[in-house]
Amino acid sequence: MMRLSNQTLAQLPGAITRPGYDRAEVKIGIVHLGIGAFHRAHQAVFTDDVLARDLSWGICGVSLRSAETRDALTPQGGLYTLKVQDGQGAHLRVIGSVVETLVAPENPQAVLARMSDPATRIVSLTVTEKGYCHNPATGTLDENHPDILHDLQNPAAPKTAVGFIVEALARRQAAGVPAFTLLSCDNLPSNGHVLKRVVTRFAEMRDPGLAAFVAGVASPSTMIDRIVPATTDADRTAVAAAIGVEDAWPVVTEPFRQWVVEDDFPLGRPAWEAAGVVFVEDVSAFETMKLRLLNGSHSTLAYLGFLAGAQTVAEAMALPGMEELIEGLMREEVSPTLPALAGFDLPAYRRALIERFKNPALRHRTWQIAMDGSQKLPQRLLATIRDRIAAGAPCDRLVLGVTAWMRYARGVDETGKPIDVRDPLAARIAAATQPLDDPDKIVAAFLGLTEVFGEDLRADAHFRARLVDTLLRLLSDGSVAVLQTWRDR
Ligand code: CS2
Repeated sequence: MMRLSNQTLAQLPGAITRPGYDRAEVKIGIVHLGIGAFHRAHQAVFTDDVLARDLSWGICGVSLRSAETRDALTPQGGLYTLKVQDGQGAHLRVIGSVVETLVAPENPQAVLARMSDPATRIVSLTVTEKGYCHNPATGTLDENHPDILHDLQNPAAPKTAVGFIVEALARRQAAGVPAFTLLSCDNLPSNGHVLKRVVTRFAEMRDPGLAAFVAGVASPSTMIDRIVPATTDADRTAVAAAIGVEDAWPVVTEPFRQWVVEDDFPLGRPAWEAAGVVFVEDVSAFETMKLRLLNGSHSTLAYLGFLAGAQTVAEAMALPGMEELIEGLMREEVSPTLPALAGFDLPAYRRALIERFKNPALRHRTWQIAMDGSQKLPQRLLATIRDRIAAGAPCDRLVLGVTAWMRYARGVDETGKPIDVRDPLAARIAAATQPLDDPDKIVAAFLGLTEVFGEDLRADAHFRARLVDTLLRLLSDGSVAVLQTWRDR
């Protein structure tokens, strides 16, 4: 079978949407760090939508770890298929906005050269929570992070996004080139502020003159939303059958997409508003709403669902009690903590989330969402719990979500088999908690992770007692039985 490429584009079936601009004329204006499926289903699509208006906003996608994406996309000239799917059907479209793909560990110099190029006016990121090398409970740079220590020692050959950004800014400063705009697109509260804080601190540790330059960089915060499961071989086969050529790495996603961005781009930006991106002065209310409702629910249903044997989010939603649990978590426990958003229909948003989670066409694995819980829980569940405690209000469902994470992260499933836990703290957690079976001691060991829980939650005796009680029930009755207790409440 022929491969998807600029040459084979013309022979695709007529129903497949393709780039409506001359790709040969596209110039790079954006360097994106972390070119995974999420970026290719979200920012790259919004950019593709408006690229015809100004061809200077093409994307150079950088992988900070493996060569897989580059190896898949380069023979395709950067083209890939986006398959948008729900219970009603699918729509396929070829995206052309990614015109170069680089692999940082192979050639950090090429990445730094691209980032320092005056034509690069935006550096955007989807490097996941842990990619910020920060302390999740405080949002400040983890100055003892091994990769941060490496990048301080080797500024010209960095490993982390932080190291690349600061070195590229140093080169721009030295060459008299204005700073690019930083655009964090990760699921962190005030993601622009967190990014700015960690890069400024890192620059300070390198050189105060550089820190002053970095402190002046624009770093708008954004709220990003689209559910993008990891691509499977079955997806590849189905896409090839539909488009008639092979695509080594298509991306499958849902119809819903949302991007809310603070409009602070000193060197300009694509006309993303024409593609439906919402520009606001302050994104924090949107961000809190999305992180607490969508991601807080996602993590809760992923841990409980995984423990109960559900492989996908849709399967987890079908477990008796799950929908009631998640609906109640959002309505009763999360919604009262949210900042007011004038004119926003919160009940409709919650209903839409339940339907999105139930999308039968997406095989979004609970195991995928379960990754990196230590980095996700603080903003998804713990911040909400803090607000509920401060208001003297109950938060049993949120506590159940946190407890399910503990049960999962301990690394042994309900049948006694090991769980492949992916988390920067996995080894530490397993060593500290696997030898224990007393819920009291297990909870105490988890609460000792102050980079996750902070000193306040660790010291909260009532919170601790709720966790112990819930863990006891999870350990003795199992997740299926615990879930069922939520069915008729
Ligand atoms: C998910 C998110 O993997 C996860 O942790 O909760 O990636 C989620 O699908 C997106 O934030 C949806 O916008």
